[in-house]
Amino acid sequence: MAADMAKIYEVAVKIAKDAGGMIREAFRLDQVIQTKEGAMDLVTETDQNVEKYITDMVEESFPTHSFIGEESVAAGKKCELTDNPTWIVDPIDGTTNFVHRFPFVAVSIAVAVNKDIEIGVVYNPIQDQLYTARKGQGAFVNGKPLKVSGKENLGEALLLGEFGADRNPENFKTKMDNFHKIMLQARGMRSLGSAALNMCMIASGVNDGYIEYGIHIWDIAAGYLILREAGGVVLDPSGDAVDLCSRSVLCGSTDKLCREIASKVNHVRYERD
Ligand code: LIP
Repeated sequence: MAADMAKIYEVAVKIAKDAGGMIREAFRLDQVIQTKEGAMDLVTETDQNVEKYITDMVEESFPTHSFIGEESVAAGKKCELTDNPTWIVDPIDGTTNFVHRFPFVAVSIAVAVNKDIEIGVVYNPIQDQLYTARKGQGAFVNGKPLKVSGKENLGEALLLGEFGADRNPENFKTKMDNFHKIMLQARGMRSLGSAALNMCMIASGVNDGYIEYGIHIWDIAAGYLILREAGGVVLDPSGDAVDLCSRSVLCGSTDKLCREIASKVNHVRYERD
């Protein structure tokens, strides 16, 4: 299996780089926008073309593997994580950024075996930053090892938080109230618009914590491994173990910081992936 994983990793990195090339090429062009679950949930032809390219490559290289992709699920495919080796893919994480040419966009590719993430690759082709991790082997950006900041206290933490695409007034209010409570103590909060890159920023030691309700497994599966391999913590916002399909995530450079954030939030429930 070790040899298989090395081969799968090699293919995942190649696919991420090629997909990144497609995104970089399309980044300078005006996009035709369509919406999915709501007016703020965007998709472009590039999201769909990149995902089609990735599914074709995975099918060709590993015909027995399963596939979960943001746009395949949007097109009606079931989101099912089984024990079979499964590629979990977001062709463009940060589609709104992509449309506005805000340079935080990434292709996110994870491979799970027995429901455990073994490989994580996140590539921001605009900034040419390739984040990679294999389980038990550390995390890297462009080959350089990553390590979290180790910050433990909210008062010295620079956080990341996202508004998400859901504009249900009740859900939105709970999220804003959470930010309010957290921000009375935290040093600052930024919003990059990409869950995968948020997690990579914490893995890089630049940011210290991140919370979001409403994300999907394809947004966070690769970032989950990269952050953990950099020494970070990924939990459910309740403080329980994370369930990648539960549509919520809390990340931090330390367990202590995560628990401090968890103690301040009320939960927003979404239907599982
Ligand atoms: C995005 C997430 C982000 C969230 C956005 C959106 P997409 O993913 O990465 O964290 O706040 O609403 O879901 O849709 O660009 O792949």
